[in-house]
Amino acid sequence: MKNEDLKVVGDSGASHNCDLLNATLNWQIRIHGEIHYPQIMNLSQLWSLPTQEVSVKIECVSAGKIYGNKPAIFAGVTLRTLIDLVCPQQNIKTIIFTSEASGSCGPSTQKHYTALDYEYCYKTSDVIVSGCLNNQPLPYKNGGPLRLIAGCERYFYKSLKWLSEIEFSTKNIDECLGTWEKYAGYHNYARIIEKERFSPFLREITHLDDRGNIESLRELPENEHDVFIKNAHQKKDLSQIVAAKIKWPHKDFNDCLFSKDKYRAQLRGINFAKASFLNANMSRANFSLSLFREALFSDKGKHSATLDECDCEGASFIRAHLENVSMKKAFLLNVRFYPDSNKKKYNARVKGLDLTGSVGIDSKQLQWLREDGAIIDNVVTQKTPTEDYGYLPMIQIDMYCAEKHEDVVLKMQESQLFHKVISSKNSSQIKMWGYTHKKNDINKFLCELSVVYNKVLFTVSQNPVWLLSTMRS
Ligand SMILES: Nc1nc2c(c(=O)[nH]1)N[C@H]1C(S)=C(S)[C@@H](COP(=O)(O)O)O[C@H]1N2
Ligand SMILES: [Mo]
Repeated sequence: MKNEDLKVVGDSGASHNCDLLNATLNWQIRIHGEIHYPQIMNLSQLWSLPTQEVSVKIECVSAGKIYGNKPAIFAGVTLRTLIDLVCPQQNIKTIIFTSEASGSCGPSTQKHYTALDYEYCYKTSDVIVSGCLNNQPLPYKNGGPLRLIAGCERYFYKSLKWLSEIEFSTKNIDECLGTWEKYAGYHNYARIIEKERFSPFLREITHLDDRGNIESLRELPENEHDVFIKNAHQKKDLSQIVAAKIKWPHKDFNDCLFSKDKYRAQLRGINFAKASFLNANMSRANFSLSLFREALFSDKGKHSATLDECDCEGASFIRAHLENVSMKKAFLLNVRFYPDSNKKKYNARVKGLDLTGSVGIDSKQLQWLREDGAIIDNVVTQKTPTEDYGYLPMIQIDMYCAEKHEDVVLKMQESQLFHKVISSKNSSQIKMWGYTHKKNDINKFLCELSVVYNKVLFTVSQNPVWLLSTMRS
């Protein structure tokens, strides 16, 4: 599997405006909390620790096995190694992982975070901090230069991207809800074997920030659920509801607003089978993993609901009535309009269903949709980031001969092997970094360099990512 195959399911990082070169050079991971030896490490220090590979069949909470059965090979330092290094106190229960970036869910002023059980991190050797995927540097869009891989036993939302902080806590994990867990109802344990995808969850959005992200939520106790939902139905306004995995007491959503001003509902993992959504505005709302089996979105092409730009990751529309429904630019990773193996038996009603510009749909489903008269212009099967955020591996040359340093910088530049050459001086030593993807040509360049300059004059240390990959070869 090539790294281009690695889909971006979560935040692609496109909004971060990250200066990758500097970010990589200056990346730090801070390890703190109830431990004896707190650390702040840069990537070179981190990658000087023993590393290992883990093979993960990625299981996304809503989109399922996003790479089919192909495992992704991540390499990095195990949590256990870090734990041994920092010596946590006796009563540690939870480890909290924080990202350098805010999330696509939750307040935009708050950095995205999540938590894992301490015991699990210590016992399982496939929980790692990783900077390397399939023998290549981890692309920025997938969380590079540093990402947590929460191992094979946890859904992928626990695998935090752009990792910059690890905190050891004596709090119980139940008191440490992360961003997805707190603002979207994702399950806090995320054990795949237990199918812990979402927790039963019903909250009202009380505040949005200026980016339209949720800033605060009001939690509703279980005995108030029905009254609250009933009220919302009466007002035909569900736009401020975030819910997951609860039993929805009504089936009539005709004329309802799921989206109003900047508010948009998030209704994940909910059974809407046979419900009716005529004339409903469902644009930009989130329906991840919800079931719309035999639901009515249109009455033979009339009174059609609008679902533009909605996020329906993993949702099922099998046998739903979708004639003339507008579902432009929707996010449709792992969405089913037909059962995987059988189209004929289930007459999906998709004539005039407008999927223009939607993203992520499976190619088989797309073919059947086309045959049945859906509009599928500019449909793409993958979220494509506008830029290549893949960050560059680097090579470091340490010079011990100050006079020659300018020459070497020049040679590096002239070689055209490097995207960028940076140097820094201190009294006895000059370091140069060159960023490059051309690993094979570099060895030749270094040989030439050692012919001109005596080996004593310089040493070459390769970048963390290269170290990881050369160790295996
Ligand atoms: N910092 C950060 N990490 C994150 C997320 C996020 O929004 N922010 N999304 C999570 C979710 S829900 C998934 S499915 C995976 C997606 O990883 P990918 O984009 O590399 O496929 O990242 C996880 N890690
Ligand atoms: Mo996800």
